[in-house]
Amino acid sequence: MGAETFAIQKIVMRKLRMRLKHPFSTSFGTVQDKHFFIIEIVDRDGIKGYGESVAFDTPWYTEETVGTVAHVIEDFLIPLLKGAVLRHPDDVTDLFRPIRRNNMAKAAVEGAIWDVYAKRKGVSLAGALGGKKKTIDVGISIGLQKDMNALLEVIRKALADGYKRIKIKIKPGRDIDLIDNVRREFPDVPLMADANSAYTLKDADRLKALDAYGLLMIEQPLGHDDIVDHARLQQHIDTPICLDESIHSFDDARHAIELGSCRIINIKIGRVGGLTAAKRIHDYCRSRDVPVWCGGMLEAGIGRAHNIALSSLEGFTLPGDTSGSNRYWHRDIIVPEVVAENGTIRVPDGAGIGYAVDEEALEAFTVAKKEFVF
Ligand code: OSB
Ligand code: MG
Repeated sequence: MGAETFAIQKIVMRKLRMRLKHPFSTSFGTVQDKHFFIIEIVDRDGIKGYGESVAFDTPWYTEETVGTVAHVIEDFLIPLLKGAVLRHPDDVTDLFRPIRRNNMAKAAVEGAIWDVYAKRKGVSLAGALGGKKKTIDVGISIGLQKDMNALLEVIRKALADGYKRIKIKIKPGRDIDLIDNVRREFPDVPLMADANSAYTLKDADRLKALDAYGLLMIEQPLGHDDIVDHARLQQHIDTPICLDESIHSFDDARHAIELGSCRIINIKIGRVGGLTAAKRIHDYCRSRDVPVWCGGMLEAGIGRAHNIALSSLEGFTLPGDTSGSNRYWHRDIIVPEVVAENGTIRVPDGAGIGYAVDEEALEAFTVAKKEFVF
């Protein structure tokens, strides 16, 4: 094995349970207790890297769940890594090619390998990806609230904290009125709406009515697996469409842009199968002048650190959903926790993810643990 290559010695797979400070609701479901995996990969030189899975308990966002992620990682991905000699984290994409989709499972493992790789080189994960920004601008995503006053109160607080844009969730019947009220109270705030696929083309005129409110964009109004109807809708409305759920790969992004299905893309590392794919989509969008931003999956600190590193790439020109740890958790699993000040987060310059894992917190939230020694 040459100096440039590395091989995996051990994989520790922990299942964690962490309770969100506030339950998060969308048009399809509510998350309160978050279950997810932390993947720790140790190479033969003892360098440790970390990845975090983002699938939820039920398949409301994409088809993956906590259960499918465990199955795919344990029964398919880990066996593929056994004995593999890696030159670069991009090699993992080729190694995992025989496994269709299951992108969140792949991303959790690939993310840990990116962290190992950056630490071996003694560079930050952001630097290893080619990120140049020293700080990233961030906004917040607000789940559906119990009433209008509750929503306005959360927005007020977020603006007082300095967040750079506000995203609210909409669904049929809770859309025009909602946005009208928010706009009355906050006429100039950078505002967007996320429908999480709650509409169909039959609602085209209802969605057209939102043009009056100067939204930055509308996120994923139509089918989670659609790019054709979105192209028709984009011709009908002025508000830029941003795709989230529909984009699982580089080719999905290319097709959506070629078809005119969106003018903006939300990149989530888990949804596209890892940092290598995320960067490739970013590079393509940048070459086509399509702005991108980094979406969130209510991550704990390790996933959040990966999002920050990705967001340091120059094509991430719009504030993302990666807000500070304190919006989600009483105690995070990294130190320091992620802090957003005036709507910006400093990109850490330490090696790898650039945050230390709080082993005590990790242990406290662990509900199951398995080790695979090669
Ligand atoms: O659609 O972007 C989404 C959370 C869970 C699943 C899907 C989405 C979201 C969010 C919150 O909007 C993002 C975050 O704060 O992490
Ligand atoms: Mg979304």
